Amino acid sequence: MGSLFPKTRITAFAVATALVMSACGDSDASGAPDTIVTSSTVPASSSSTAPADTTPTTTMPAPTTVPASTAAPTTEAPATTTTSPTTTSTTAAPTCADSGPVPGDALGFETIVADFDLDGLADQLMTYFAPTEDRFHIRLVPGIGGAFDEVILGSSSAGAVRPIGAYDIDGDGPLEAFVLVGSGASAQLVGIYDVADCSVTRATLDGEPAVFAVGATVGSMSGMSCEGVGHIDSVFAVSVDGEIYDGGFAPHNLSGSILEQGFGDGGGGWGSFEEAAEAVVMFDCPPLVL
Ligand SMILES: [Ca+2]
Ligand SMILES: [Ca+2]
Repeated sequence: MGSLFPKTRITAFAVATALVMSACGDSDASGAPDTIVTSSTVPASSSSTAPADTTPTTTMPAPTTVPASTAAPTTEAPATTTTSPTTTSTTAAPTCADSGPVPGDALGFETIVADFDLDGLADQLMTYFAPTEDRFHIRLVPGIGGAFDEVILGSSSAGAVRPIGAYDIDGDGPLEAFVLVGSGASAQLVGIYDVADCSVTRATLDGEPAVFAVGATVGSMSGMSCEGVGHIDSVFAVSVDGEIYDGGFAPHNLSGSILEQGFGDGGGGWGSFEEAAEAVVMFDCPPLVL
C-alpha cells in the first residue's frame, strides 16, 4: 500500500529500530537526536527580505559627548569657544538591551550560531542550566550586541535541553529556532522559538507552549518534518493492536509565534513497528547554516 506520507527521511534516522529503541536517533549516545550540524541548506535566497518587523528596541546610547565647556559657563568666556560644540553626532550603532549576565553558577551551555534575523551578523542562541532555579534558560546574543534571557518553562534538570537547529518555518526569511526543551521516557521534546532581532518568543499552540515529541512507544510514535514550505509537519503513526501501524501527518502553520494546526492526512498503511518508525521517528529539518 502506498504511503501517503510524502517525506524524505534523514539518514540519521534510517535505522529505525535502533532509533526507536534509543528514544529517537541518538547514535552518538548523547541523549539527543542527531540533527545538528553546521553549514546547510537554509534557503539563502530569502535573504533579501529584510527583517520585517523590529527596528531593534535599542537603547541608543545617549550622546555622551556633551561639551564639557558648556557645563561650567564661565560668564566672561569668549562666546566663540562655547559655541563650537563638538557634537560628534556620529550615529551610534544600534544594539539590543542587555538582560544582564548569566548566573554565576550556570552550567551546561549549548550554543548554536546562525544569522537568525538576516542582518549579516551572526547571532548566538544558547541554553544553560541555572541550578538555583532548577530551570534551563534560553539566551539570545544578537550580533549587534546586547542579550535576551528567559527561563524555559517546564524545564528541569531531568530533561535534555539544547538548541538543535534553525529553519524559516513560516517562509518570511528570518529563521526560527528548534530547541530541545525536555525528554520523556521514550521521546525527545522539541519546542520552537520565534527569533526576533533582540528577543526570542516560545511558539504556542492552543495557548500553550508547543511541544513536538520525537520518539516512539508501542502503539504510538511521532516526529517532525520541515519538508513543507511555510509550515512544519508533525508526523505520526499509531496502532491499535501494537502490530500494524497507520501513519499520517499534520501541518502546523506559524504566524509570529503562534502555531495553528492545519488539515493533514491520517491515513496510510505503514505495516510493522519498524517500518513505521523508519518513516516517522525523525527530526527532518535542515542543518544549520552559518
Ligand atoms: Ca543576525
Ligand atoms: Ca521565519
